[in-house]
Amino acid sequence: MGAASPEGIDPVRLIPTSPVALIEIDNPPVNATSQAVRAGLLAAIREVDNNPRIEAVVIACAGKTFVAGADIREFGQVPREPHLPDVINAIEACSKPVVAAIQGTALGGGCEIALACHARVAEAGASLGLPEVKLGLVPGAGGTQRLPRLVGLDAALDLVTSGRPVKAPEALRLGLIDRLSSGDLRQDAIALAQELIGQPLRRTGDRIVTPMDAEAASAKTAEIRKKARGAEAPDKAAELVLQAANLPLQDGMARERETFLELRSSEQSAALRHAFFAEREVMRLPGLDSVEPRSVQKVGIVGAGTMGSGIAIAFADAGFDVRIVETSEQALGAGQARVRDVYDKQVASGRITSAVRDERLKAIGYAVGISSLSDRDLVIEAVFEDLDVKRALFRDLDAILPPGTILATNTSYLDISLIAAATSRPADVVGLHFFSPAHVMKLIEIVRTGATAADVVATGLALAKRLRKIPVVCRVCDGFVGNRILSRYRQQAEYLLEEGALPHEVDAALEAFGFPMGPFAVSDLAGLDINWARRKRLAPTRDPRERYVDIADRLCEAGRFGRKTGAGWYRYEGGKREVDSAVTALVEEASQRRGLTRRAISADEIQSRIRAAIVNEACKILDEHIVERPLDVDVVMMHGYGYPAWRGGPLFEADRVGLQPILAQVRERAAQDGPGWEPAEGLVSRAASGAKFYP
Ligand code: 3H9
Repeated sequence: MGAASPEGIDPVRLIPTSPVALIEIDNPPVNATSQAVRAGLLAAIREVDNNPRIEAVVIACAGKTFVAGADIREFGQVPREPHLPDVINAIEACSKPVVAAIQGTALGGGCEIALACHARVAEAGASLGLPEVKLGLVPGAGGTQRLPRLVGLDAALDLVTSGRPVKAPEALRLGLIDRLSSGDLRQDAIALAQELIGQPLRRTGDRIVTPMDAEAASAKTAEIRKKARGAEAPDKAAELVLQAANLPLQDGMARERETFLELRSSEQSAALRHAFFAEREVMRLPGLDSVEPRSVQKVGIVGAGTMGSGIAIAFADAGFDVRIVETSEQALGAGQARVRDVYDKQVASGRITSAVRDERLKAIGYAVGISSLSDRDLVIEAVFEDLDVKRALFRDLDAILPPGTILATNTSYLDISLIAAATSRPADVVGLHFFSPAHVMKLIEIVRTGATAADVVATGLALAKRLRKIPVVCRVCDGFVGNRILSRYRQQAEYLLEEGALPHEVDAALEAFGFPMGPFAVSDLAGLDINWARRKRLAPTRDPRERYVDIADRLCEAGRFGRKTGAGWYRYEGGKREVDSAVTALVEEASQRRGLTRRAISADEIQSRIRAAIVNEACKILDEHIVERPLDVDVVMMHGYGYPAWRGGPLFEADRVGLQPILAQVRERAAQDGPGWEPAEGLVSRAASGAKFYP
């Protein structure tokens, strides 16, 4: 029984076994609660209520996962009955025990279904969570009211406002589930359902929530607002969770529904939904659908520095066999210590067990010299950023690696075609540009040269999926997508300094925009020396008419390389960043040298100039076919550079802001700042025709 989906397939089945029946949801790929699922569930629960032979019921899912949420694709449409909160209320109100059997992920509406069941059993590897804030929403089917009733306000505030999922063992500790499955999930759920027959029903909605004292609550909400960096959903979610202590379930749910519907049609939610689908769309590159990736299991990494060891950890975490090589025992030892340190910290913070650490450490081998890489399927180079060094290394690798091995470089700027040309197999060479720390950051730029084989690009995408990272395929240019845009907006940030702003004012304006850190704070963290080397490399070819600000060069000449030297754009005492009068003096001198009278610059002007710089460069990247789609740029900026996801990335946002004002700003910059700042053709033509990046 159940309601057929538009395709005619029945997504909910009731198997009326006695005494414990089974409701099975089968709506691939993730069992989302589409209209047909909601209707089917409601009908099934009614049947359970009415069928005297059924004394209890288990709700389980076909496929790999429990219900992963409401159907996000339906969010742009008018809500259709039955609404999820009503279905879920019917589950809770059922006169017979209902047990959720959870595998995979019980997220959003799926978690809300589980919360309303009278008991929950989960596989040890399952996770549960309310990730709605990541889509600019609050849970809309009782999550903000039932979760605190099960786990208390503190934990509920943490989970609902962060969207963080918890693994089943933690869920058990929190009281979110009742039991871990010992192996056969459905049997365990049926056994629990059987135990509950004849006992008073444990309805989550009937439970009482211990309130939080007012001072603690306001401190907590202030902290949540700060962390949200401009995203509006976490704050609203916190308010609803706190109300669970004062309002009866139905009143709390009515408020929750109102907020959910309001946010569902908000700009922020539209942007975050765009981000969600864009992150998946980047995987689907036109023309690569039928290309078979190469098989990769053994990975070699050349260079055990911060980048190399981070990449090694990322691969070891994903179950690859990894070998790192260095040029000396000493460098190798330092790399090994770095890897160990990362894992030790993860054990100390409870993220992994010491057994998992030991297993991952075992997956990484170490050797001096590249000859031990001859059995590898993929070798990634993460050595010093110098073209000649990399070319020489690739020549040597070419000589020892068997045919078919993929040679990848982690360069952030260099011309990969020139590196590939040093080998006899440019088709096997690709850029795999990880972001630091490589085991944490989600983004990978997969850079293909004109010669890179299609199956090598497809392998890059397949690897990213296994690493649980987000890949963006692009072509070669200086800095690829992200660093090329970053250089532009850093440059604009430096112009702002010359004209009157100070580093902390620029950083504060961009942090208020929603970036986790402003560009000067970021550059202190990354180290100023890296870009200094690049500027020196580019100096001979720099257009002499280009407006060039040399404050960063002067900082470097003074040995101020950022945090690691205790000073850069800021001064660091005890790790805290502080405005440094020496930097203010350098900035003021720079204005003088340029003959500029310093003026107060508003946060608005800073944000709009930086946005224009980003959008214009992004358009040039599209014009030059470095990437094919606006979404590729948006994903790079959100996942590699902290562009606020609630703005949907720079190009999604540009459509919202309007291209005319952005173009006007770009034209003004071109007039003031000269070469390099000319408006991109794609920006001019779109602004003229009214075309959008996302039609
Ligand atoms: C909500 O529940 C609101 C309620 O509180 C209130 C309602 C009233 N809908 O990620 P994958 C698609 S808000 C529609 O590649 P994985 C996805 O687009 C929702 N489609 O797989 C992809 O399609 P395609 C709260 C969805 O194994 C395919 O499924 N829930 C949805 O790496 C496979 O996805 C969430 O926010 C959806 N809800 O990861 C959970 N979810 O093949 C969002 C996925 O065409 N989902 N799809 O590209 C996830 O976090 C991950 O998809 C998941 C699986 C962990 C489940």
